[in-house]
Amino acid sequence: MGRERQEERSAKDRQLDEARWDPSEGYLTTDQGIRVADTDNSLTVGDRGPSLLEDFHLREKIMRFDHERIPERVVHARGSGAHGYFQVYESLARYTSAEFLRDPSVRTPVFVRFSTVQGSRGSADTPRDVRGFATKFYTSQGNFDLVGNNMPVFFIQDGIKFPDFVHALKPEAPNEMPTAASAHDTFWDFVSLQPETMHHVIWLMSDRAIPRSYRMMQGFGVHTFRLVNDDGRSTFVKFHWAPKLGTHSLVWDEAQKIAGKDPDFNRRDLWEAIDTGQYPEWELGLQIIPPEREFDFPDIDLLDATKIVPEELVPVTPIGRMVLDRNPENFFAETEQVAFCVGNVVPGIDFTDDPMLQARLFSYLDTQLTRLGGPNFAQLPINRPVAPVANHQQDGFHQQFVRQGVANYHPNSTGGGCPVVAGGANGGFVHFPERLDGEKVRRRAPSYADHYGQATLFWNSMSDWERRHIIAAYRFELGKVTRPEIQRRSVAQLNRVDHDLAVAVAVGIGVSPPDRPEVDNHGRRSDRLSQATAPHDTIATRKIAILVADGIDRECVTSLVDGLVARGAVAELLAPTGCEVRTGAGGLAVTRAVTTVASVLYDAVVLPDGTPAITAMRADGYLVHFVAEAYKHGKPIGALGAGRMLLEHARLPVPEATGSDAGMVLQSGSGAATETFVEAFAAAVAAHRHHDRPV
Ligand code: HDD
Repeated sequence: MGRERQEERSAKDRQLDEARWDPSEGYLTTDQGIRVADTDNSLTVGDRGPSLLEDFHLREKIMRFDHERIPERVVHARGSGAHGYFQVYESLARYTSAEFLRDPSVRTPVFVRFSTVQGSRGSADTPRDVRGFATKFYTSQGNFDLVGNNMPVFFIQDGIKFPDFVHALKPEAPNEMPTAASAHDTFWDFVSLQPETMHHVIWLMSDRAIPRSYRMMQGFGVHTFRLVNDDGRSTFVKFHWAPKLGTHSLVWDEAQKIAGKDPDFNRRDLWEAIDTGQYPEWELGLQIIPPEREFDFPDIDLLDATKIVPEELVPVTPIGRMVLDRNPENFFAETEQVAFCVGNVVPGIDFTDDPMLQARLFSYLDTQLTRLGGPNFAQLPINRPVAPVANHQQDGFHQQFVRQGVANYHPNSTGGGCPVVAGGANGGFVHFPERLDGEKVRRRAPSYADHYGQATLFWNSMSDWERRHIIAAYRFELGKVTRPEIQRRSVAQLNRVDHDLAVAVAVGIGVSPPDRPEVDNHGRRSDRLSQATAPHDTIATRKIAILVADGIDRECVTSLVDGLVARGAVAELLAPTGCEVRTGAGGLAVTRAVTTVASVLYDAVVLPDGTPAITAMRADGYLVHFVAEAYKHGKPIGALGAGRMLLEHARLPVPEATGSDAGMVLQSGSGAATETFVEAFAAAVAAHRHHDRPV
């Protein structure tokens, strides 16, 4: 759908045309192009006789089916992708020679894949987990892959620990449990023995680990990278993606229920938003650090991926915008076969000596050999750069091109010396000539030694409700751990992050509270880390359930829908049965039967006026539960006229008459929803969740 809508088709889209095929016309054939006469019956001797080996169609059809699956990604197996474009606001030529960051008129095609880390390919979208945020920029100078996450730090400091970490995180070896969860012994055993994980673990225990939508989460390149300009000057940068819709999360109980009600929750959300033209958008920002400031940050080594550089120290400079405006046409060909490699950089972008980053440079290239079955994976349509490719790499499994001529070596005269080696002057990639001197050692730098300070900073920066959620998450996770010594060790580690946090968790899981540690909480905070302080100013694409039944007030419903849709929200009419409900003024089409969905799939609920409808709803346990559950999850609830009767029936605290309180918005009297009501309700939806309600 999005493809037709695009004003101008990108170079990548035009390139994909070569790979597109449309099965909507022509005859069914074998892979050899032979028309098939019958695809429903095997070739047999007589009607009931044995099948014949010569049935080439049967053999080919079954053989192809047998081999449809490829190995899933060893991490980040579950994911969803989309196409779009990136455009820089103004030239960054003073920092980089990357052309896509220098020309504001250029729209660079991108493909983005979002993912969870722990679960297998078919696991649910909403576990407590880190989310991957990987972007492939198809630039005129070749592919640049920014393979990031929705959290700005990582669990370990050196990539050599990645296999240990992932083994501990993944389902346990004897029984392949638990799926898509970190709440088990091996994960907590590892992290409690490896304190460098403490900072990332507290992010994982926060609401960041249960994003409401891929469209509503930040992205981070995590490592410090370099930009290098035409004069060879290097500048350190950290990449930040900021979602236009704000950063919002689910609540934990809701996330677990969604995993059952709609395991594809985040995938569907992304697909539907793009399909209906509400294109997700992010702003790309950079923390820019000149080389002379490299050692200006006490306790922060820029090469340590377990540390952030707080925005108070280095603000984020917005540099461009990414829009995702087209869904994939084929999940396997695009989202499954896309191969991100951290080592894919273009001239003007370079690496640093972060040992995590360096290990990744090997791993991503290497893993594709197993996953995609050979070294020619860059020739797959989704992976091909739009920049021309010409080199002497050849052969291997699944080679797609027929190379011409004899010159498959360099230097050559048989091919006129082609392809020509560019050198730096003609746009060839020149590695930043970093000056290095040192002994070969296996040793962690002393500047990486502080494992607790930034976990404490994160904890200090949270609002009260965020802290409550973090405590509950630690209690949940450690409560599932079966070995008491791992629970105790985890609490002892937490005690070095914050004593009160450790005590609260210990009490919750029945472990003796620790003594106050020698080194106390340093008291520093960074306001940008809290989701509470982020802007809450739009209801665009929020999903609002309007509960209706026979006898609902039509004018009330239509005015509500109009008011909410005008503000960009998605309003759905949910009724006891599908199709339509009766109103005094004729039938009213409904979106779907409420029994096919659940409150956890919506951001807010409204009960319109209409005494007969509300009276009937009061007798429907599913609907009463729908409203009570939405309340429990802090969601805005609106009620107009008779609608308040259902809230009272569900024994929810209801504001007196017209007015709003803690996300409960009421309008007394009958008739259309007033502008005042819609405005107040929209404000409650924009605020997202109301965590300070009495329960
Ligand atoms: Fe990784 C996949 C992000 C550390 C090894 N990683 C993968 C994906 C994302 C990340 C988003 C999914 C890409 C996709 O959608 O196809 N990984 C990160 C981040 C890290 C990180 C932000 C830390 C800053 N990863 C990391 C290390 C190693 C790997 C230290 C190994 C030394 N990651 C891989 C991998 C994967 C992968 C095994 C699995 C599938 C793939 O690469 O293509 O190579």
